[in-house]
Amino acid sequence: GTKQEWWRRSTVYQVYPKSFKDTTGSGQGDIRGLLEKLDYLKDLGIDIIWLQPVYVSPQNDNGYDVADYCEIDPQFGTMADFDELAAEARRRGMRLMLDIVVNHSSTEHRWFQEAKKSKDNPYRDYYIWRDPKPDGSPPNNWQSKFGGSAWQYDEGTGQYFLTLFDKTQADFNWENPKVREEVYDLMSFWANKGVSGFRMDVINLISKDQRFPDDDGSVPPGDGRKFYTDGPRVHEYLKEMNRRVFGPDTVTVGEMSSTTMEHCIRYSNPEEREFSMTFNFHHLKVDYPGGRKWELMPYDFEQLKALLSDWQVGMQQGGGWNALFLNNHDQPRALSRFADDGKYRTESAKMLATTLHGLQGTPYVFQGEEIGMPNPHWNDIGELRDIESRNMYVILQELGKTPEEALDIIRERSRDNSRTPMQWDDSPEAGFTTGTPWIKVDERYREINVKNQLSDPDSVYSHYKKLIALRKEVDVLTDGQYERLDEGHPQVFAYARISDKETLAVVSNFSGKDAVFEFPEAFAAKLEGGGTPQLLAGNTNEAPELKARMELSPYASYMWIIR
Ligand code: TEU
Repeated sequence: GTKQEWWRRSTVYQVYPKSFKDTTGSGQGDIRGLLEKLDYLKDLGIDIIWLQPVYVSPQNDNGYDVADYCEIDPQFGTMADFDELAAEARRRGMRLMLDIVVNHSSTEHRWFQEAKKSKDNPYRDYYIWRDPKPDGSPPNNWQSKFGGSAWQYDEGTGQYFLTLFDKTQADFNWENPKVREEVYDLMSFWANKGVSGFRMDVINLISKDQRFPDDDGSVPPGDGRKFYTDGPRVHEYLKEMNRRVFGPDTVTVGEMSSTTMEHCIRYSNPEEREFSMTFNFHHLKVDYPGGRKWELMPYDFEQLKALLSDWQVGMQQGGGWNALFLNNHDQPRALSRFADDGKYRTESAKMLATTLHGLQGTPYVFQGEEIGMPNPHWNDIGELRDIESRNMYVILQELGKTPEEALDIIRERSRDNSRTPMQWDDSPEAGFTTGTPWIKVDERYREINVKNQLSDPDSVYSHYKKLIALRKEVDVLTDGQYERLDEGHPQVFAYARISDKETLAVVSNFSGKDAVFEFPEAFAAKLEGGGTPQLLAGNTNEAPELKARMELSPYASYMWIIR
Protein backbone atom coordinates (compact mmCIF):
# COMPACT_ATOMS: atom_id res chain seq x y z
CA GLY A 1 0.00 0.00 0.00
CA THR A 2 0.99 3.66 -0.25
CA LYS A 3 2.66 5.60 2.56
CA GLN A 4 -0.81 6.66 3.66
CA GLU A 5 -1.67 3.07 4.53
CA TRP A 6 1.37 2.19 6.67
CA TRP A 7 -1.06 1.34 9.48
CA ARG A 8 -2.32 -1.73 7.57
CA ARG A 9 0.70 -3.62 8.96
CA SER A 10 0.50 -2.04 12.40
CA THR A 11 -0.86 -3.28 15.72
CA VAL A 12 -2.60 -0.90 18.11
CA TYR A 13 -2.39 -1.25 21.91
CA GLN A 14 -5.36 0.12 23.85
CA VAL A 15 -4.48 1.76 27.18
CA TYR A 16 -7.23 2.31 29.76
CA PRO A 17 -5.11 4.80 31.76
CA LYS A 18 -7.16 4.57 34.97
CA SER A 19 -6.14 0.89 35.30
CA PHE A 20 -2.76 0.78 33.58
CA LYS A 21 -0.07 1.95 36.06
CA ASP A 22 -0.25 4.27 39.09
CA THR A 23 2.92 6.19 40.02
CA THR A 24 1.51 8.38 42.82
CA GLY A 25 -0.22 5.90 45.15
CA SER A 26 -3.61 7.45 44.31
CA GLY A 27 -5.00 4.03 43.35
CA GLN A 28 -5.64 5.26 39.80
CA GLY A 29 -3.34 4.94 36.82
CA ASP A 30 -1.67 8.03 35.37
CA ILE A 31 0.30 9.31 32.37
CA ARG A 32 3.67 8.85 34.09
CA GLY A 33 2.71 5.21 34.59
CA LEU A 34 2.33 4.81 30.83
CA LEU A 35 5.66 6.62 30.34
CA GLU A 36 7.29 3.97 32.53
CA LYS A 37 5.88 1.20 30.34
CA LEU A 38 6.74 2.51 26.86
CA ASP A 39 9.67 0.08 26.54
CA TYR A 40 7.33 -2.77 27.47
CA LEU A 41 5.01 -1.76 24.59
CA LYS A 42 7.93 -1.25 22.21
CA ASP A 43 9.25 -4.73 23.02
CA LEU A 44 5.81 -6.20 22.35
CA GLY A 45 6.11 -4.69 18.85
CA ILE A 46 3.40 -2.05 19.21
CA ASP A 47 3.26 0.77 16.61
CA ILE A 48 0.31 2.81 17.83
CA ILE A 49 -0.88 3.47 21.39
CA TRP A 50 -4.60 4.29 21.73
CA LEU A 51 -4.72 6.41 24.88
CA GLN A 52 -8.24 6.54 26.33
CA PRO A 53 -9.50 9.81 27.81
CA VAL A 54 -7.26 11.69 30.26
CA TYR A 55 -9.09 15.03 29.83
CA VAL A 56 -10.68 17.01 32.65
CA SER A 57 -13.76 14.97 33.63
CA PRO A 58 -16.00 14.27 36.66
CA GLN A 59 -15.41 10.56 35.83
CA ASN A 60 -19.10 9.58 35.84
CA ASP A 61 -18.33 7.52 32.75
CA ASN A 62 -14.59 7.12 33.42
CA GLY A 63 -13.52 10.04 31.28
CA TYR A 64 -16.03 9.66 28.42
CA ASP A 65 -17.76 12.63 30.05
CA VAL A 66 -15.35 15.40 29.05
CA ALA A 67 -15.45 18.75 30.87
CA ASP A 68 -12.44 20.31 29.09
CA TYR A 69 -11.14 18.88 25.79
CA CYS A 70 -7.78 20.68 25.89
CA GLU A 71 -6.70 20.11 29.47
CA ILE A 72 -5.30 17.01 31.22
CA ASP A 73 -7.21 16.02 34.37
CA PRO A 74 -4.86 16.42 37.40
CA GLN A 75 -5.67 12.84 38.46
CA PHE A 76 -3.79 11.67 35.34
CA GLY A 77 -1.01 14.26 35.54
CA THR A 78 -0.09 17.48 33.72
CA MET A 79 0.16 18.71 30.14
CA ALA A 80 3.94 18.54 30.58
CA ASP A 81 3.57 14.82 31.37
CA PHE A 82 1.52 14.43 28.20
CA ASP A 83 4.07 16.29 26.09
CA GLU A 84 6.81 14.06 27.50
CA LEU A 85 4.75 10.97 26.72
CA ALA A 86 4.21 12.07 23.11
CA ALA A 87 7.92 12.82 22.68
CA GLU A 88 9.06 9.57 24.31
CA ALA A 89 6.62 7.52 22.24
CA ARG A 90 7.79 9.20 19.04
CA ARG A 91 11.43 8.67 20.03
CA ARG A 92 10.65 4.94 20.11
CA GLY A 93 8.91 5.04 16.75
CA MET A 94 5.44 4.70 18.28
CA ARG A 95 2.50 7.03 17.73
CA LEU A 96 -0.23 8.23 20.04
CA MET A 97 -3.86 7.76 19.00
CA LEU A 98 -6.05 9.95 21.21
CA ASP A 99 -9.66 9.13 22.11
CA ILE A 100 -11.93 11.94 20.87
CA VAL A 101 -15.38 12.00 22.51
CA VAL A 102 -17.47 14.52 20.57
CA ASN A 103 -20.92 13.00 20.29
CA HIS A 104 -21.49 14.50 23.74
CA SER A 105 -19.74 16.41 26.49
CA SER A 106 -20.04 16.34 30.27
CA THR A 107 -22.79 18.60 31.62
CA GLU A 108 -19.95 20.16 33.62
CA HIS A 109 -18.36 21.48 30.44
CA ARG A 110 -18.52 25.30 30.39
CA TRP A 111 -20.39 25.19 27.09
CA PHE A 112 -23.21 23.24 28.76
CA GLN A 113 -23.08 25.38 31.88
CA GLU A 114 -23.64 28.40 29.58
CA ALA A 115 -26.27 26.67 27.44
CA LYS A 116 -28.50 25.85 30.39
CA LYS A 117 -28.55 29.48 31.61
CA SER A 118 -31.21 30.59 29.13
CA LYS A 119 -32.86 29.71 25.84
CA ASP A 120 -31.12 32.55 24.07
CA ASN A 121 -27.65 31.92 25.47
CA PRO A 122 -25.08 31.87 22.61
CA TYR A 123 -24.16 28.30 23.58
CA ARG A 124 -27.78 27.05 23.79
CA ASP A 125 -27.67 25.40 20.37
CA TYR A 126 -24.43 23.58 21.06
CA TYR A 127 -26.74 20.93 22.55
CA ILE A 128 -30.10 19.36 21.71
CA TRP A 129 -33.05 20.93 23.53
CA ARG A 130 -36.72 20.14 22.92
CA ASP A 131 -40.00 21.16 24.57
CA PRO A 132 -41.87 18.58 26.64
CA LYS A 133 -44.90 16.92 25.10
CA PRO A 134 -48.19 18.64 26.13
CA ASP A 135 -48.50 16.24 29.09
CA GLY A 136 -44.97 17.23 30.21
CA SER A 137 -43.37 13.93 29.17
CA PRO A 138 -40.08 13.71 27.20
CA PRO A 139 -40.07 14.75 23.51
CA ASN A 140 -39.93 11.07 22.41
CA ASN A 141 -39.48 7.54 23.74
CA TRP A 142 -35.75 7.15 23.04
CA GLN A 143 -33.90 5.25 25.75
CA SER A 144 -30.39 5.89 27.07
CA LYS A 145 -27.87 3.10 26.44
CA PHE A 146 -27.30 3.10 30.18
CA GLY A 147 -30.99 2.67 30.97
CA GLY A 148 -33.83 5.13 31.46
CA SER A 149 -35.05 7.92 29.22
CA ALA A 150 -32.56 9.59 26.84
CA TRP A 151 -33.99 13.01 27.88
CA GLN A 152 -33.21 15.03 31.02
CA TYR A 153 -35.58 17.81 32.12
CA ASP A 154 -34.00 21.20 32.87
CA GLU A 155 -36.20 23.09 35.37
CA GLY A 156 -34.45 26.40 34.72
CA THR A 157 -35.53 26.69 31.09
CA GLY A 158 -38.45 24.22 31.01
CA GLN A 159 -36.97 22.07 28.26
CA TYR A 160 -35.45 18.59 27.93
CA PHE A 161 -31.93 17.97 26.66
CA LEU A 162 -30.77 14.76 24.92
CA THR A 163 -28.42 12.31 26.69
CA LEU A 164 -27.95 9.07 24.75
CA PHE A 165 -25.61 7.81 27.46
CA ASP A 166 -25.37 8.94 31.08
CA LYS A 167 -27.65 11.79 32.19
CA THR A 168 -24.47 13.85 32.68
CA GLN A 169 -23.40 13.30 29.05
CA ALA A 170 -25.25 15.88 26.92
CA ASP A 171 -25.38 15.20 23.16
CA PHE A 172 -23.91 17.92 20.94
CA ASN A 173 -26.02 19.48 18.19
CA TRP A 174 -23.87 18.72 15.14
CA GLU A 175 -26.32 20.56 12.90
CA ASN A 176 -24.78 23.71 14.41
CA PRO A 177 -21.69 24.70 12.37
CA LYS A 178 -20.25 26.37 15.49
CA VAL A 179 -20.14 22.96 17.20
CA ARG A 180 -18.32 21.47 14.23
CA GLU A 181 -15.82 24.33 14.26
CA GLU A 182 -15.18 23.80 17.98
CA VAL A 183 -14.59 20.08 17.36
CA TYR A 184 -12.15 20.68 14.51
CA ASP A 185 -10.34 23.25 16.65
CA LEU A 186 -9.95 20.90 19.62
CA MET A 187 -8.78 18.06 17.39
CA SER A 188 -6.29 20.37 15.67
CA PHE A 189 -5.03 21.43 19.11
CA TRP A 190 -3.88 17.84 19.68
CA ALA A 191 -2.72 17.35 16.08
CA ASN A 192 -0.51 20.41 16.50
CA LYS A 193 1.01 18.74 19.55
CA GLY A 194 2.14 15.85 17.36
CA VAL A 195 -0.80 13.51 17.84
CA SER A 196 -1.21 11.62 14.57
CA GLY A 197 -4.01 9.25 15.46
CA PHE A 198 -7.60 9.57 16.64
CA ARG A 199 -10.14 7.03 17.93
CA MET A 200 -13.57 8.59 17.48
CA ASP A 201 -16.06 7.66 20.21
CA VAL A 202 -19.57 6.63 18.97
CA ILE A 203 -18.94 8.90 16.02
CA ASN A 204 -21.74 7.39 13.89
CA LEU A 205 -24.34 8.79 16.32
CA ILE A 206 -23.59 12.47 15.71
CA SER A 207 -26.24 13.06 13.01
CA LYS A 208 -29.78 12.81 14.38
CA ASP A 209 -33.08 12.70 12.46
CA GLN A 210 -34.16 16.28 13.24
CA ARG A 211 -37.81 15.27 13.51
CA PHE A 212 -36.85 13.23 16.62
CA PRO A 213 -39.63 10.76 15.89
CA ASP A 214 -40.84 8.24 18.47
CA ASP A 215 -39.25 4.84 18.09
CA ASP A 216 -41.70 2.51 16.36
CA GLY A 217 -40.33 -0.58 18.12
CA SER A 218 -38.72 -2.06 15.02
CA VAL A 219 -35.36 -2.18 16.86
CA PRO A 220 -34.85 -3.51 20.42
CA PRO A 221 -37.68 -1.99 22.45
CA GLY A 222 -37.45 1.73 23.21
CA ASP A 223 -34.04 2.21 21.65
CA GLY A 224 -34.09 5.03 19.13
CA ARG A 225 -31.01 3.46 17.60
CA LYS A 226 -32.20 3.66 14.01
CA PHE A 227 -33.03 7.38 14.37
CA TYR A 228 -29.49 8.44 15.18
CA THR A 229 -27.24 5.59 14.02
CA ASP A 230 -25.44 6.33 10.73
CA GLY A 231 -27.73 9.40 10.53
CA PRO A 232 -28.58 11.53 7.47
CA ARG A 233 -25.54 13.86 7.52
CA VAL A 234 -22.91 11.63 9.18
CA HIS A 235 -20.79 11.13 6.04
CA GLU A 236 -20.95 14.83 5.21
CA TYR A 237 -19.65 15.68 8.68
CA LEU A 238 -16.85 13.10 8.58
CA LYS A 239 -15.64 14.26 5.16
CA GLU A 240 -15.53 17.81 6.52
CA MET A 241 -13.62 16.61 9.61
CA ASN A 242 -11.15 14.75 7.40
CA ARG A 243 -10.53 17.82 5.26
CA ARG A 244 -10.19 20.15 8.20
CA VAL A 245 -8.09 18.08 10.61
CA PHE A 246 -6.38 14.99 9.20
CA GLY A 247 -2.93 14.96 7.61
CA PRO A 248 -1.79 12.53 4.89
CA ASP A 249 -0.69 9.88 7.38
CA THR A 250 -3.02 10.53 10.29
CA VAL A 251 -4.48 7.18 11.36
CA THR A 252 -8.13 7.29 12.39
CA VAL A 253 -10.64 4.72 13.62
CA GLY A 254 -14.36 5.24 14.08
CA GLU A 255 -16.29 3.42 16.78
CA MET A 256 -19.45 2.55 14.85
CA SER A 257 -22.12 1.35 17.24
CA SER A 258 -24.89 -0.74 15.60
CA THR A 259 -23.71 0.16 12.11
CA THR A 260 -23.95 -1.62 8.73
CA MET A 261 -21.39 -2.99 6.31
CA GLU A 262 -22.40 -0.50 3.63
CA HIS A 263 -21.75 2.43 5.96
CA CYS A 264 -18.45 0.96 7.19
CA ILE A 265 -17.26 0.64 3.59
CA ARG A 266 -18.08 4.30 3.09
CA TYR A 267 -16.47 5.25 6.42
CA SER A 268 -13.20 3.44 5.67
CA ASN A 269 -12.63 3.18 1.90
CA PRO A 270 -9.63 5.53 1.31
CA GLU A 271 -11.39 7.06 -1.72
CA GLU A 272 -14.16 8.34 0.57
CA ARG A 273 -11.65 10.34 2.63
CA GLU A 274 -13.37 9.76 5.95
CA PHE A 275 -11.54 7.37 8.34
CA SER A 276 -8.75 4.80 8.02
CA MET A 277 -10.80 2.01 9.57
CA THR A 278 -13.89 1.18 11.66
CA PHE A 279 -14.86 -0.83 14.73
CA ASN A 280 -18.12 -2.69 14.30
CA PHE A 281 -19.67 -4.78 17.09
CA HIS A 282 -21.88 -7.37 15.43
CA HIS A 283 -19.53 -10.27 16.29
CA LEU A 284 -19.65 -9.22 19.96
CA LYS A 285 -23.42 -9.69 20.21
CA VAL A 286 -23.55 -13.42 19.40
CA ASP A 287 -24.31 -14.16 23.06
CA TYR A 288 -27.13 -11.55 23.24
CA PRO A 289 -30.55 -13.29 22.90
CA GLY A 290 -32.39 -11.31 20.21
CA GLY A 291 -29.70 -8.63 20.43
CA ARG A 292 -30.54 -7.90 24.06
CA LYS A 293 -27.37 -7.43 26.14
CA TRP A 294 -28.84 -7.98 29.59
CA GLU A 295 -30.09 -11.53 29.02
CA LEU A 296 -27.83 -14.58 29.01
CA MET A 297 -27.32 -17.41 26.55
CA PRO A 298 -24.31 -19.45 25.41
CA TYR A 299 -22.65 -17.70 22.48
CA ASP A 300 -23.63 -18.77 18.97
CA PHE A 301 -20.37 -20.14 17.47
CA GLU A 302 -21.69 -20.42 13.92
CA GLN A 303 -22.93 -16.82 14.06
CA LEU A 304 -19.53 -15.65 15.34
CA LYS A 305 -17.77 -17.35 12.40
CA ALA A 306 -20.36 -16.19 9.88
CA LEU A 307 -20.19 -12.55 11.00
CA LEU A 308 -16.37 -12.44 11.07
CA SER A 309 -16.32 -14.04 7.61
CA ASP A 310 -19.03 -11.79 6.14
CA TRP A 311 -17.20 -8.68 7.32
CA GLN A 312 -13.89 -10.00 5.93
CA VAL A 313 -15.39 -10.65 2.49
CA GLY A 314 -17.66 -7.60 2.42
CA MET A 315 -15.06 -5.06 3.51
CA GLN A 316 -12.49 -6.59 1.17
CA GLN A 317 -14.88 -6.31 -1.78
CA GLY A 318 -15.86 -2.77 -0.82
CA GLY A 319 -12.35 -1.52 -0.18
CA GLY A 320 -13.06 -0.88 3.50
CA TRP A 321 -10.68 -1.67 6.38
CA ASN A 322 -11.53 -3.46 9.66
CA ALA A 323 -10.21 -2.67 13.09
CA LEU A 324 -9.78 -6.25 14.39
CA PHE A 325 -10.67 -6.80 18.04
CA LEU A 326 -12.33 -9.20 20.48
CA ASN A 327 -11.56 -7.19 23.63
CA ASN A 328 -11.97 -3.63 24.82
CA HIS A 329 -12.95 -1.66 27.94
CA ASP A 330 -16.68 -2.05 27.19
CA GLN A 331 -16.67 -5.82 26.70
CA PRO A 332 -16.08 -8.77 29.03
CA ARG A 333 -12.77 -10.55 28.44
CA ALA A 334 -13.01 -12.69 25.28
CA LEU A 335 -10.97 -15.44 26.97
CA SER A 336 -13.81 -16.05 29.44
CA ARG A 337 -16.58 -15.25 26.93
CA PHE A 338 -15.55 -17.36 23.93
CA ALA A 339 -13.06 -19.92 25.32
CA ASP A 340 -11.77 -21.36 28.62
CA ASP A 341 -10.21 -19.23 31.37
CA GLY A 342 -9.60 -22.29 33.57
CA LYS A 343 -7.89 -25.53 32.59
CA TYR A 344 -7.07 -24.42 29.03
CA ARG A 345 -6.47 -20.73 29.76
CA THR A 346 -3.14 -20.39 27.95
CA GLU A 347 -4.17 -22.47 24.92
CA SER A 348 -7.44 -20.51 24.69
CA ALA A 349 -5.78 -17.10 24.88
CA LYS A 350 -3.34 -18.06 22.15
CA MET A 351 -6.09 -19.63 20.03
CA LEU A 352 -8.18 -16.43 20.11
CA ALA A 353 -5.11 -14.34 19.29
CA THR A 354 -4.08 -16.50 16.31
CA THR A 355 -7.66 -16.56 15.01
CA LEU A 356 -7.98 -12.77 15.19
CA HIS A 357 -4.50 -11.79 13.99
CA GLY A 358 -4.79 -13.98 10.87
CA LEU A 359 -7.69 -11.87 9.58
CA GLN A 360 -7.47 -8.85 7.29
CA GLY A 361 -7.44 -5.55 9.16
CA THR A 362 -5.49 -3.76 11.87
CA PRO A 363 -5.40 -5.73 15.14
CA TYR A 364 -6.09 -4.05 18.49
CA VAL A 365 -4.62 -5.48 21.70
CA PHE A 366 -6.51 -4.34 24.81
CA GLN A 367 -4.33 -4.09 27.93
CA GLY A 368 -4.12 -7.44 29.72
CA GLU A 369 -5.29 -9.44 26.69
CA GLU A 370 -1.64 -10.11 25.80
CA ILE A 371 -1.06 -11.93 29.11
CA GLY A 372 -4.34 -13.85 29.09
CA MET A 373 -6.24 -11.91 31.76
CA PRO A 374 -9.72 -13.42 32.30
CA ASN A 375 -12.92 -11.93 33.75
CA PRO A 376 -12.36 -11.31 37.44
CA HIS A 377 -14.53 -13.05 40.04
CA TRP A 378 -17.08 -10.58 41.49
CA ASN A 379 -18.28 -11.27 45.06
CA ASP A 380 -20.92 -8.53 45.30
CA ILE A 381 -22.26 -5.46 43.47
CA GLY A 382 -20.23 -3.21 45.79
CA GLU A 383 -17.08 -4.24 43.92
CA LEU A 384 -18.47 -2.85 40.64
CA ARG A 385 -17.74 0.70 39.50
CA ASP A 386 -19.24 1.07 36.00
CA ILE A 387 -22.26 3.39 35.75
CA GLU A 388 -23.92 1.09 33.19
CA SER A 389 -23.55 -1.99 35.41
CA ARG A 390 -24.74 -0.21 38.54
CA ASN A 391 -27.79 1.17 36.70
CA MET A 392 -28.60 -2.26 35.28
CA TYR A 393 -28.33 -3.93 38.70
CA VAL A 394 -31.29 -1.77 39.77
CA ILE A 395 -33.21 -2.03 36.49
CA LEU A 396 -32.91 -5.83 36.34
CA GLN A 397 -34.46 -6.08 39.81
CA GLU A 398 -37.23 -3.67 38.74
CA LEU A 399 -37.82 -6.16 35.92
CA GLY A 400 -38.31 -8.92 38.49
CA LYS A 401 -34.86 -10.50 38.88
CA THR A 402 -33.65 -11.41 42.37
CA PRO A 403 -30.47 -9.62 43.52
CA GLU A 404 -28.48 -12.84 42.90
CA GLU A 405 -29.97 -13.30 39.41
CA ALA A 406 -29.20 -9.68 38.60
CA LEU A 407 -25.63 -10.09 39.88
CA ASP A 408 -25.16 -13.23 37.77
CA ILE A 409 -26.11 -11.29 34.63
CA ILE A 410 -23.82 -8.41 35.66
CA ARG A 411 -20.95 -10.88 36.22
CA GLU A 412 -21.20 -11.99 32.56
CA ARG A 413 -21.88 -8.61 30.97
CA SER A 414 -20.24 -5.90 33.03
CA ARG A 415 -17.73 -3.62 31.37
CA ASP A 416 -15.79 -3.79 34.65
CA ASN A 417 -14.65 -7.27 33.60
CA SER A 418 -12.05 -5.53 31.45
CA ARG A 419 -11.35 -2.58 33.73
CA THR A 420 -9.50 -4.17 36.66
CA PRO A 421 -5.87 -3.09 37.01
CA MET A 422 -3.17 -4.34 34.65
CA GLN A 423 -1.27 -7.16 36.35
CA TRP A 424 2.46 -6.33 36.20
CA ASP A 425 3.89 -8.76 38.75
CA ASP A 426 3.08 -10.83 41.87
CA SER A 427 3.75 -8.03 44.38
CA PRO A 428 0.73 -6.58 46.27
CA GLU A 429 -1.94 -5.13 43.95
CA ALA A 430 -0.05 -6.75 41.05
CA GLY A 431 2.47 -3.91 41.03
CA PHE A 432 -0.27 -1.56 39.73
CA THR A 433 -0.35 0.73 42.75
CA THR A 434 1.15 1.21 46.20
CA GLY A 435 -2.23 2.61 47.30
CA THR A 436 -5.79 1.22 47.31
CA PRO A 437 -6.87 0.53 43.72
CA TRP A 438 -10.01 2.34 42.53
CA ILE A 439 -11.33 -1.09 41.49
CA LYS A 440 -10.09 -4.42 42.81
CA VAL A 441 -7.22 -6.40 41.28
CA ASP A 442 -8.29 -9.89 40.14
CA GLU A 443 -7.13 -12.43 42.74
CA ARG A 444 -5.36 -14.52 40.07
CA TYR A 445 -2.70 -11.85 39.57
CA ARG A 446 -0.02 -13.95 41.29
CA GLU A 447 -0.36 -16.56 38.53
CA ILE A 448 -1.24 -14.21 35.66
CA ASN A 449 1.12 -11.24 35.29
CA VAL A 450 3.61 -9.64 32.89
CA LYS A 451 6.68 -10.46 34.96
CA ASN A 452 6.30 -14.24 34.78
CA GLN A 453 5.61 -14.20 31.04
CA LEU A 454 8.21 -11.82 29.59
CA SER A 455 10.99 -14.37 29.31
CA ASP A 456 8.81 -17.46 28.83
CA PRO A 457 8.81 -18.39 25.11
CA ASP A 458 5.60 -20.39 25.64
CA SER A 459 3.69 -17.56 27.36
CA VAL A 460 0.63 -15.79 25.98
CA TYR A 461 2.77 -12.64 25.88
CA SER A 462 5.37 -14.33 23.65
CA HIS A 463 2.62 -15.58 21.36
CA TYR A 464 1.24 -12.05 20.88
CA LYS A 465 4.75 -10.74 20.26
CA LYS A 466 5.21 -13.34 17.52
CA LEU A 467 1.87 -12.56 15.84
CA ILE A 468 2.56 -8.80 15.88
CA ALA A 469 5.96 -9.37 14.26
CA LEU A 470 4.47 -11.68 11.61
CA ARG A 471 2.12 -8.92 10.42
CA LYS A 472 5.12 -6.84 9.44
CA GLU A 473 6.86 -9.68 7.58
CA VAL A 474 4.12 -11.77 5.94
CA ASP A 475 2.44 -9.90 3.06
CA VAL A 476 -0.52 -12.26 2.73
CA LEU A 477 -1.65 -11.25 6.24
CA THR A 478 -2.23 -7.76 4.90
CA ASP A 479 -3.59 -8.34 1.40
CA GLY A 480 -4.54 -12.04 1.11
CA GLN A 481 -8.04 -12.85 -0.14
CA TYR A 482 -10.17 -14.26 2.72
CA GLU A 483 -11.85 -17.65 2.28
CA ARG A 484 -13.73 -19.55 4.97
CA LEU A 485 -12.84 -23.28 5.05
CA ASP A 486 -15.04 -24.84 7.74
CA GLU A 487 -18.60 -25.31 6.51
CA GLY A 488 -20.52 -25.08 9.77
CA HIS A 489 -18.11 -27.26 11.78
CA PRO A 490 -19.45 -27.42 15.38
CA GLN A 491 -16.00 -26.96 16.99
CA VAL A 492 -13.56 -25.61 14.41
CA PHE A 493 -13.10 -22.21 12.75
CA ALA A 494 -10.81 -22.47 9.71
CA TYR A 495 -10.02 -19.97 7.00
CA ALA A 496 -7.43 -19.16 4.36
CA ARG A 497 -5.82 -15.97 3.14
CA ILE A 498 -4.74 -16.31 -0.46
CA SER A 499 -2.50 -14.17 -2.66
CA ASP A 500 -0.83 -15.04 -5.94
CA LYS A 501 2.45 -15.85 -4.20
CA GLU A 502 1.44 -17.51 -0.92
CA THR A 503 -1.43 -19.07 1.01
CA LEU A 504 -2.05 -18.78 4.73
CA ALA A 505 -4.22 -21.30 6.61
CA VAL A 506 -5.58 -20.79 10.13
CA VAL A 507 -7.33 -23.66 11.93
CA SER A 508 -8.70 -23.23 15.47
CA ASN A 509 -10.55 -25.61 17.77
CA PHE A 510 -12.90 -23.40 19.82
CA SER A 511 -13.92 -26.35 22.02
CA GLY A 512 -12.59 -28.15 25.07
CA LYS A 513 -12.80 -31.51 23.25
CA ASP A 514 -10.68 -33.21 20.60
CA ALA A 515 -11.87 -32.28 17.11
CA VAL A 516 -11.40 -33.75 13.63
CA PHE A 517 -11.32 -31.25 10.78
CA GLU A 518 -11.16 -32.05 7.05
CA PHE A 519 -10.26 -29.31 4.59
CA PRO A 520 -12.67 -28.88 1.66
CA GLU A 521 -11.67 -30.88 -1.43
CA ALA A 522 -10.47 -27.92 -3.44
CA PHE A 523 -8.26 -26.63 -0.67
CA ALA A 524 -6.95 -30.10 0.19
CA ALA A 525 -5.89 -30.46 -3.45
CA LYS A 526 -4.00 -27.21 -3.06
CA LEU A 527 -2.24 -28.69 -0.02
CA GLU A 528 -1.16 -31.75 -1.99
CA GLY A 529 0.01 -29.74 -4.96
CA GLY A 530 1.48 -26.72 -3.18
CA GLY A 531 4.86 -26.14 -1.58
CA THR A 532 5.82 -27.30 1.90
CA PRO A 533 3.66 -25.74 4.61
CA GLN A 534 5.61 -23.83 7.26
CA LEU A 535 4.12 -23.40 10.75
CA LEU A 536 4.04 -19.70 11.67
CA ALA A 537 2.22 -19.93 15.01
CA GLY A 538 0.77 -22.73 17.15
CA ASN A 539 -0.35 -23.26 20.74
CA THR A 540 0.68 -26.88 21.39
CA ASN A 541 4.17 -28.32 21.93
CA GLU A 542 3.92 -30.63 18.94
CA ALA A 543 2.13 -29.05 15.96
CA PRO A 544 0.55 -31.73 13.74
CA GLU A 545 1.58 -31.81 10.10
CA LEU A 546 -0.78 -29.84 7.86
CA LYS A 547 -2.80 -32.34 5.87
CA ALA A 548 -6.30 -32.77 4.42
CA ARG A 549 -7.59 -34.36 7.67
CA MET A 550 -6.48 -32.80 10.95
CA GLU A 551 -6.89 -34.07 14.51
CA LEU A 552 -7.00 -31.16 16.96
CA SER A 553 -6.64 -31.24 20.75
CA PRO A 554 -8.77 -28.92 22.94
CA TYR A 555 -8.38 -25.25 21.88
CA ALA A 556 -5.57 -26.21 19.48
CA SER A 557 -4.89 -23.48 16.93
CA TYR A 558 -2.34 -23.19 14.12
CA MET A 559 -1.30 -20.75 11.44
CA TRP A 560 0.59 -22.17 8.46
CA ILE A 561 1.97 -20.54 5.34
CA ILE A 562 2.28 -22.36 2.04
CA ARG A 563 4.55 -20.82 -0.56
O1 TEU B 1 -19.08 3.18 23.91
C1 TEU B 1 -20.23 3.14 23.09
C2 TEU B 1 -21.17 2.12 23.59
O2 TEU B 1 -22.31 2.08 23.22
C3 TEU B 1 -20.64 1.12 24.58
O3 TEU B 1 -20.68 1.79 25.81
C4 TEU B 1 -21.47 -0.12 24.61
O4 TEU B 1 -22.07 -0.29 23.40
C5 TEU B 1 -22.50 0.03 25.72
O5 TEU B 1 -21.82 -0.41 26.87
C6 TEU B 1 -23.76 -0.74 25.43
O6 TEU B 1 -24.07 -1.67 26.42
C7 TEU B 1 -18.34 4.38 23.90
C8 TEU B 1 -17.21 4.19 24.89
O7 TEU B 1 -16.37 3.13 24.43
C9 TEU B 1 -17.84 3.87 26.23
O8 TEU B 1 -16.84 3.53 27.19
C10 TEU B 1 -18.64 5.06 26.68
O9 TEU B 1 -19.32 4.73 27.87
C11 TEU B 1 -19.66 5.46 25.62
O10 TEU B 1 -19.16 5.48 24.29
C12 TEU B 1 -20.16 6.87 25.90
O11 TEU B 1 -19.11 7.78 25.65
